[in-house]
Amino acid sequence: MEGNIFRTICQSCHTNCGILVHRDPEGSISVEGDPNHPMNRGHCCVKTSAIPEIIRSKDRLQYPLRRTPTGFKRITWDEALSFAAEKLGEIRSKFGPLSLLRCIGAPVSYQCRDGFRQFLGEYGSPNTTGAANLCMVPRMTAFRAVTGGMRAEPDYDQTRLVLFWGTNPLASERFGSYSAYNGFNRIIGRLKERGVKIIGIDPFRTKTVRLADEWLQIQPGSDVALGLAMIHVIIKNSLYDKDFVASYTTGFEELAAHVQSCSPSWAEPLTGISRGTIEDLARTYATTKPAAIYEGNGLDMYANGVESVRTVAILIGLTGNLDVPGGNVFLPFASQSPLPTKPTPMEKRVWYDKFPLFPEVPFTAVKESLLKDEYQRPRAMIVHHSNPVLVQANEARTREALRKLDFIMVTDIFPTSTSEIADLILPMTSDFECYGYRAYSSTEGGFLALARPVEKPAGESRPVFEVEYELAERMGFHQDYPFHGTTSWIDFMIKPSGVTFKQLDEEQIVYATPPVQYRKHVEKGFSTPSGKLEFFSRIFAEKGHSPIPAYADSADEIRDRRALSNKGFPLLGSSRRPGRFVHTRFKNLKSLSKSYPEPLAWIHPQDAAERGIREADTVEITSPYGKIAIKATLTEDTSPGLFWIDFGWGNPTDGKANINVLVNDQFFDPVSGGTANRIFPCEIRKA
Ligand SMILES: Nc1nc2c(c(=O)[nH]1)N[C@H]1C(S)=C(S)[C@@H](COP(=O)(O)OP(=O)(O)OC[C@H]3O[C@@H](n4cnc5c(=O)[nH]c(N)nc54)[C@H](O)[C@@H]3O)O[C@H]1N2
Ligand SMILES: Nc1nc2c(c(=O)[nH]1)N[C@H]1C(S)=C(S)[C@@H](COP(=O)(O)OP(=O)(O)OC[C@H]3O[C@@H](n4cnc5c(=O)[nH]c(N)nc54)[C@H](O)[C@@H]3O)O[C@H]1N2
Ligand code: SF4
Ligand SMILES: [Mo]
Repeated sequence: MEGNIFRTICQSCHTNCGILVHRDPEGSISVEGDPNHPMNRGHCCVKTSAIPEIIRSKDRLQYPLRRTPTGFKRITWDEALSFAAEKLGEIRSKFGPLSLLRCIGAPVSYQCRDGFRQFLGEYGSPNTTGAANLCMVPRMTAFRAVTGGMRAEPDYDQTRLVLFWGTNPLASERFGSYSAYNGFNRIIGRLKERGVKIIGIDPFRTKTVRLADEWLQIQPGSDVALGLAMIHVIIKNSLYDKDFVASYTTGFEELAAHVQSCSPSWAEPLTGISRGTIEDLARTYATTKPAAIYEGNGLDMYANGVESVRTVAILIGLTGNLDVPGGNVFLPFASQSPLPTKPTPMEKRVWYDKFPLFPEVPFTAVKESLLKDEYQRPRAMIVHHSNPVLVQANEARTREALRKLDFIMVTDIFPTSTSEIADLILPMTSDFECYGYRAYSSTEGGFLALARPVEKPAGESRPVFEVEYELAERMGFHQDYPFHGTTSWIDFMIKPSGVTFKQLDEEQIVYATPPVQYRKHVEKGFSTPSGKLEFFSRIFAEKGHSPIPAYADSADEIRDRRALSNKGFPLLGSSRRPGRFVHTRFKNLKSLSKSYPEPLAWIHPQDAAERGIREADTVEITSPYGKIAIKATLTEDTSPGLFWIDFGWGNPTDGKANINVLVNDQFFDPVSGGTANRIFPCEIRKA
């Protein structure tokens, strides 16, 4: 801190920009971007205008609350932790340690990623669940199957072609997974200056698509067909990287045989993209060297998401674009300690037999186990930094499933639809009232940055790691705990990187690895069972999945559009995230909601005209699973028959419609449990 300026990071979304928080003598707060943080280089987004309100909002949870027959009652921290220890202890003795679930949200901060992780291990449960089945982890699972590693990031500053595939980074501020390239906000500008070709693959004309040189308007959920057809063209025309394929891959022969029937003509009716365009795309990607693909969350939320992304990973390898300058690169990342230090074998997870390749318990498995009343179903859930009631498919079934639990404890900073159903609510300090840290990757090296408190905690709110440790202490789980509060958590986590909390506090940004090294496979191979890039996955075959990505349905009912129409659901709905919010957050904050007070349904003028719907009319949207009322707006950024609804409303503090009321949760990705939150059949009527 210099005077009244705090140099810290924003953790409202995954980008984790560097910010400078100013506090004037009267205590009023303003925020600007940190010019010296590599992620954003001084830029900051509209969401930072909400920071003063996040800190001071009167909606903030101020003290622990316990459910009583007549509503929530304020209790002390001592009472809250005794109650939690008593309930969790009782459940552990009666049903065993595997009966506990930890449910976390999108790990926008490491407090979210790590809160109650050690506690779960000490309790003896391997059951972490949350938003993972809908976000990033399906993509990571696909990449791991092919490359043995994490996702490989685009090397934007050296590439000659970028495919933005199922991603809208201009709205999501997400150009990579925690990677910083001298200001993420300047990436597109730099690409344009160098004349790099940009192609967007998206069903909708988004902000990113508008800036692209080409737009492939794909049918939702059909990316696996596009990927397979591209592989077909590349192999048929001998456009693959023969040296790389010969030296570093296995399963090429099987892949070539597998895609023989996947011609562009086969993919045309599935994807809605002409065979000529598919052929051109495959040729352009294979012959423009080097080329990079950034695949996004637009692929996760379908029942075939893992297959789609496996084709993307194969394309990157087949064309020799993996871990080379300007291709998709495994960037350096600071080492961190593993948590929990005492893990329970993952084979003991809920529904491990059905989802052995997924690193967590898909929320889908949690729901089905609860709703089927399985003998060894979960009994207690710690919901930390997450809002499963609103974010998972089919809100009614999610609520019904969670009602089966004997004890739900929720930590949050605001009341939510999930805290409403809790037995115990614990108020947390916000990201701006406690320390935190983040590791970033970049071509210049992996680095760490510190988040620091800029204000005292709201009400009686407390940092999660203190609360977690005290709960562990009350249950006798604390003896081997590697930390007892926030700063000791940071020191423990970053120890393997050689950096300390003190050093981060003094320097704010500390590089912990050397710059990127390309072609690491030449010396080390890949971390797959064969040590090579696997076009054919024996692990997938062993677990009963297709060893090579196969065309699969993206959602249940949408296969037969005519049958759907006959049932009264002629339209397809999808989901959209307005850039000024993050998921279900911020709708209660005036600074952001004033100019965007409610969710909208974005409808093509032709569909609207057929139904007598005009701009700003309230419409009723019905799917086979539920019904919502919402305001309509007309747009030509989609095609007739397909419309968008804004995702993220439905908390008691906003009182608006939740899109996930309309979504099917019983048809899911067989590898990740991912549901098709981005597609559902429906009909719209003027209300
Ligand atoms: N239909 C549809 N469904 C979707 C999506 C979609 O696009 N469409 N997106 C999906 C995706 S990608 C994701 S990642 C998930 C998001 O799923 P979640 O991450 O579960 O959703 P959030 O709304 O971000 O919930 C985070 C909660 O953490 C709280 N919080 C904020 N700061 C703190 C803190 O410091 N401590 C604690 N304890 N709590 C805090 C917030 O108030 C909020 O209630 O939703 C998924 N669901
Ligand atoms: N402002 C803001 N920023 C955020 C978030 C937020 O809520 N608000 N959330 C954060 C989180 S948790 C995540 S996961 C990231 C997501 O960030 P991105 O990975 O960039 O994903 P989205 O922004 O959801 O954009 C996905 C795009 O895929 C398109 N799409 C939908 N279906 C399909 C399909 O079947 N095929 C193809 N090819 N495209 C499809 C959508 O139209 C959309 O344009 O953003 C993060 N950043
Ligand atoms: S909310 Fe905005 S300022 Fe904060 S990390 Fe995300 S992009 Fe950066
Ligand atoms: Mo996400």
